[in-house]
Amino acid sequence: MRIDVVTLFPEFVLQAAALGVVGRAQERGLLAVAAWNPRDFAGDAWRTVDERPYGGGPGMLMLIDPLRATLAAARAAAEAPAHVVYLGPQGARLTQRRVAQLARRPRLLLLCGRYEGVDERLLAAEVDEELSIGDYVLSGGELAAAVVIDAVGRLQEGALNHADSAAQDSFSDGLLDCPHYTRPERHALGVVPEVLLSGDHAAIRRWRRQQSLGRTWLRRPDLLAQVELDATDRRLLDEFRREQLAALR
Ligand code: 9D3
Repeated sequence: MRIDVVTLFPEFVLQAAALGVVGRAQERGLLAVAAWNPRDFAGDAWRTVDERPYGGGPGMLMLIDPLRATLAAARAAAEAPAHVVYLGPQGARLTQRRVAQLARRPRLLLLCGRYEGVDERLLAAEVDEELSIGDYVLSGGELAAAVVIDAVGRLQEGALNHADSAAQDSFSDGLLDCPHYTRPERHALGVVPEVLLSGDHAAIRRWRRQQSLGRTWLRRPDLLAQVELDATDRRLLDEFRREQLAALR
């Protein structure tokens, strides 16, 4: 997959994409990331990319023409048509489901806003969808673009090593992960749950599933409401609830 990013901070986006699993995906040729700076496509000697909004109000808006020229250059850098995503606070919330859909496309073009945003006409003409990463205020789209690149990049076939892909399975079922422990068995901060030392793989699997269900119930009831539990899961969760209540007495 190829991802082009239109941003006033190309170094930031490229650095974020160079780390860890996603950096490795680039080294393996599974992902290519390129950044394009609208300042390089501004029409004047001052490299102006922003202007005051019509109708008044605070802040500045990104100009149509530098962005349009930048998008045209980015589109022309490869053959495949690009799916254009504007990262903006008015967008639909990014979810793992949306990430998985984006990850199947051969090409994405991410547009990052700065200042108060982008002239609406540019968005209407050039953008396929707008995405937000959550209900909080950022200073621009770059962190959101880095989030999209990371989440989409790690889903590219061959990006994850064996160890990572198992972890991925347990998240994609819509539940929170179970707790994890490593050496030492006994520590001043506590001991490792006995079942994990038992070597009984069926019991371990059952305990982990129960912890996932229980934690999701405690911490993210909104997620639990969206998954269908079979009879085994319901029994595990009921037992977790009873133990939880018993511990409170
Ligand atoms: C006057 C109101 N403006 C400032 C508080 C609205 C506003 C403009 C521009 C709020 C944020 C931004 C910049 N944000 C993004 O570009 C952005 C974003 C975000 O702020 N939150 C979550 N996801 C995203 S994706 C892009």
